[in-house]
Amino acid sequence: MNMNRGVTCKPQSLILAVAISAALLASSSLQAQEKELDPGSTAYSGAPSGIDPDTTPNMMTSEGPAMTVEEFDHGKKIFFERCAGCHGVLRKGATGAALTTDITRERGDAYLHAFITYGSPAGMPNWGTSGDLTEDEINIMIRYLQHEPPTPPEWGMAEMMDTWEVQVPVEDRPTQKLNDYNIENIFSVTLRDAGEIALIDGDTKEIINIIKTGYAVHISRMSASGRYLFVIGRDAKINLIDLWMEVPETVASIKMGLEARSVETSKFKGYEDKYAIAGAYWPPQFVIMDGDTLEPQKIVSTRGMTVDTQEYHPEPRVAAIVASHEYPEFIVNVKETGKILLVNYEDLDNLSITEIPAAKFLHDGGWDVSHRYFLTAANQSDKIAVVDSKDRELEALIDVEKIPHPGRGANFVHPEFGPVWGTSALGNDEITLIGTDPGKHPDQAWKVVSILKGQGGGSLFIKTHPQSTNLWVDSPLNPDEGISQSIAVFDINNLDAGFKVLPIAEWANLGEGVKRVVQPEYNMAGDEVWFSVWNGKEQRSALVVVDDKTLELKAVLDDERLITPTGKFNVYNTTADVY
Ligand code: DHE
Repeated sequence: MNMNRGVTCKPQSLILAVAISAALLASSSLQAQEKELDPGSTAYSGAPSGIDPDTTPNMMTSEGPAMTVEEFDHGKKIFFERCAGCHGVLRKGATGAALTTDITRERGDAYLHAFITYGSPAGMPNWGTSGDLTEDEINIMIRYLQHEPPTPPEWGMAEMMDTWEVQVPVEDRPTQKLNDYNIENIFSVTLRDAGEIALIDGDTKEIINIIKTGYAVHISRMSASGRYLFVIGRDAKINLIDLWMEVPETVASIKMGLEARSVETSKFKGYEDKYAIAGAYWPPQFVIMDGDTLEPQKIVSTRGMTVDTQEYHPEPRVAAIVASHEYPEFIVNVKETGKILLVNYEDLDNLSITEIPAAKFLHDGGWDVSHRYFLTAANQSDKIAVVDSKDRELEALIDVEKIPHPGRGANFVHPEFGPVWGTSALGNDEITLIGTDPGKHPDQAWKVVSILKGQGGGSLFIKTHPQSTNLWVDSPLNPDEGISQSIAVFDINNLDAGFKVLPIAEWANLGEGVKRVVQPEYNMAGDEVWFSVWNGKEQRSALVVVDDKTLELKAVLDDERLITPTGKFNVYNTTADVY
């Protein structure tokens, strides 16, 4: 093997011109698979993977161009940090195009060089011209991508048991609440880049505790009783926190995979606090655990056939999970195969799973107001799937505009169309309202009844509350600072009047930084809305609390420990699925 082979794609004008036009203009298969995204949404999809590249074996025995072990290791590190989020760990394609060796070898060195250097209008960042990757690194990536992708290790029961810890055994835990906090109004706040959550007393706005969690911590969910808080990091570490302790702390933890995004708990009558479930991106699997200790009980792989062409997908990641209120079931979104699983936890030994075909790229979603219908975005398919959790079937598959992103969505009674559920979008400024009341409004049910125009694309979350007549829409990934640093609020009783804009980041008065305003979350009473002003790790961030009636600033929480706050989860609203 010639260990010195470099790639002959130094910026020679002719090759470059051909390569650029090949990369940017031709309707190649790479481009065909990518949708147009703004730069913000590319950054959002491409968060660094929680997988440690050192755990993956090198695949240098394959037919790719020569590389040294050091170069391959370097390429692997870059891939997991910068590319895996969009292209998938196995490079089978997700938000980004597939980069399997049949494609990359056929495209060849010059093409890959241009693609990596200049990016594409379809959303591939310009890693070279932005200065993020050096010419040498691009050279390494071109060769790395022509080798088989290294597969990270599996993570089964043995690995889970090795990482499982019960810091406070059940018998040593409080038998009643030992603190004076109004725990229903506590907020669990994701401190993303610190790998921590802040527990904040919603009444006094004081920090109760800062707790170490997993890497690039992602979301929090509550047990049905409102006692236990579950937090999951991107490295698939789960912390179970007992809110009854004098100072709430972690009482159990486990690493259920190498990379994950979702956790949920059993909420069906008779099973309150009994089980937890977490879904992994890698390995593609979910695990059901005991609700009070996190002891793993059942691991289920999600590898299988896609919903459309019925082809095998080796890496179907687990996205949103909700707990059914109609049956002892978890509802599990499997992203790349486009299937929604109803996982019945009545008998874990004889596990029964109902598979509902929906659409590829299932991501986030939430309940309608009755808690019978689960509405969820198949984001890159531009669809909202509706699952009837009572009849246990797909109720509807609704076409919407570019890249819906509801979070859990927002439920309210529309003055004209009755109960609706809404989503905003990454790819455009539309807020899509869907009728959710087949009983009294059958003509509107599961149809797009109205589209509101918001501030712009790059929206991630939308929120209201049963006690409120406001609808809040964020737009943290919009390229315009004026839009990403403010929030739009609609009066539900006068939607035609359009929205008002509140300058949330300006109110926080933080100095320099991107200061993205993200994820509205209500307090328990529904009379305050909390926003994160999400700044860089080294910069000051804050939480801003707005009075829901007057739309005036109520408080700025800018304690220096609040590093990169993003998601906020009010205990009551999360427990009771109020949104
Ligand atoms: Fe999230 C929910 C996945 C990036 C903040 N995010 C979710 C859910 C999934 C998901 C599957 C639904 C969980 C559920 O309901 O069970 N998120 C992903 C990604 O794959 C993605 C695009 C890229 C990545 O590599 O992680 C991603 N997410 C982000 C962010 O960059 C955000 C804005 C900031 C952060 O903290 O990382 C972010 N995601 C959130 C939040 C929720 C969420 C706050 C929960 C919203 C809610 O109201 O329930």
